[in-house]
Amino acid sequence: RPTDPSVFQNWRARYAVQRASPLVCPNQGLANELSILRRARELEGLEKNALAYERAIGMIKSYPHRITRESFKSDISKLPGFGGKTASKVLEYIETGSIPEAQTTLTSERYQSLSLFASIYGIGPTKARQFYDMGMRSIEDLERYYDVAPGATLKTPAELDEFMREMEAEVAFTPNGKRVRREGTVPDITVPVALALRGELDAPIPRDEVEEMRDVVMRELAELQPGCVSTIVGGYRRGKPMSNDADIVISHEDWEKGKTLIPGLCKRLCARLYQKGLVTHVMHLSGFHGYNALRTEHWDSLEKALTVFKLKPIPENPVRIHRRLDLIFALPESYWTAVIGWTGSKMFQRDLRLWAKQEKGMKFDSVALTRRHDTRRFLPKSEKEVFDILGLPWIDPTMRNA
Ligand code: DGT
Ligand code: MG
Repeated sequence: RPTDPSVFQNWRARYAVQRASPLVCPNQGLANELSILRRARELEGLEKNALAYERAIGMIKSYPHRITRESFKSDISKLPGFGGKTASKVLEYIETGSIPEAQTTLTSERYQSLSLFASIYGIGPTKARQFYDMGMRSIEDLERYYDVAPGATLKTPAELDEFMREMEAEVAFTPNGKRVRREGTVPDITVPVALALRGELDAPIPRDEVEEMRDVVMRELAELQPGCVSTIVGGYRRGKPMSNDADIVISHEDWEKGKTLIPGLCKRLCARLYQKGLVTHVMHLSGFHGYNALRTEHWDSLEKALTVFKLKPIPENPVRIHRRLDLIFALPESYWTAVIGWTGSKMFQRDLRLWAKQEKGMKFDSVALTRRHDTRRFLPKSEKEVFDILGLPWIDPTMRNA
């Protein structure tokens, strides 16, 4: 289904979900420079600032012409968020082809260390700043801190069995019989694993390997449970030639049976992939929470496994490396919202939620689409239906790169 033509004309619109945002835009160089400033603010914990840049970058990504002094004056300067500071940065770029502050940022020791630390999966800006304040500067400092030898394999089969048992023990029941997860009782192995496998996890994954990973996963899943369906989401679905990880949303083709067949399947699949030597590490495993439309944050309400995965060598491909693989299991009624939620981009998602709330009195998240005043839940049967219910023109995933 082609993107609704209106969204290409819609570059003035406020919400990213009303505009087409291609992977590479006519002003990509400018967007990249501004992204350095955005990242710097994010690493410093200046979230509001970072978001302001992110919004501005989103607007630029949708602008269909090369920005010149003239078009800056007639178009860009009139867009929301292009007052004072941002405007002067854009003008600097138009005049010189770069933004001086972005260039000095790139060479600063602080930025280099913070972005290096935060490039390790599991380390966010806050932890990165703590490490910097402790005097740490390099990956070697991190390795010493976490006591990780380069390339070490951290989980033996016995250790992983133990981890799976602990995860299971963590799933408790509330008084009304709902399964919930007790937080914070299993030691977090994410950073040590990510550090040890850094050289491999850093390497981008080509599209055909993402597809190969999906095919292997779904073949194994079919052995456990026939009738499952899946969509590769994330950057892959937005058309990126290379991805940092593979994200797969999984559900069941049968709307009714899926309700009972899907819960618990994520862990069973992980165990199977692990036994087959395909999943080598499980960083995080979470079960279903009972769905509660009044909760504001359902980030964890699907069953998901954040894992490290390694394909088996084949003659055409004798050397395989560890890859990050995220598996997200959704009940059939949550499938299409989960697919949209995990397709991204982050900016697109943020504005989807905002649009739903501010313009439609609805609540969108990866688990459900609900009406706020009476918490009536919609049950979309396709991705297009979600857009229709939200009163939005259809945007192909490849145009959601805000
Ligand atoms: P990359 O870096 O090539 O993997 O790029 P993406 O866009 O695939 O980024 P990724 O894999 O971090 O996330 C994919 C999308 O899923 C992104 O729009 C954000 C969303 N997402 C990530 N983590 C969560 C989560 O825990 N819950 C929900 N609902 N969405 C998430
Ligand atoms: Mg991804």
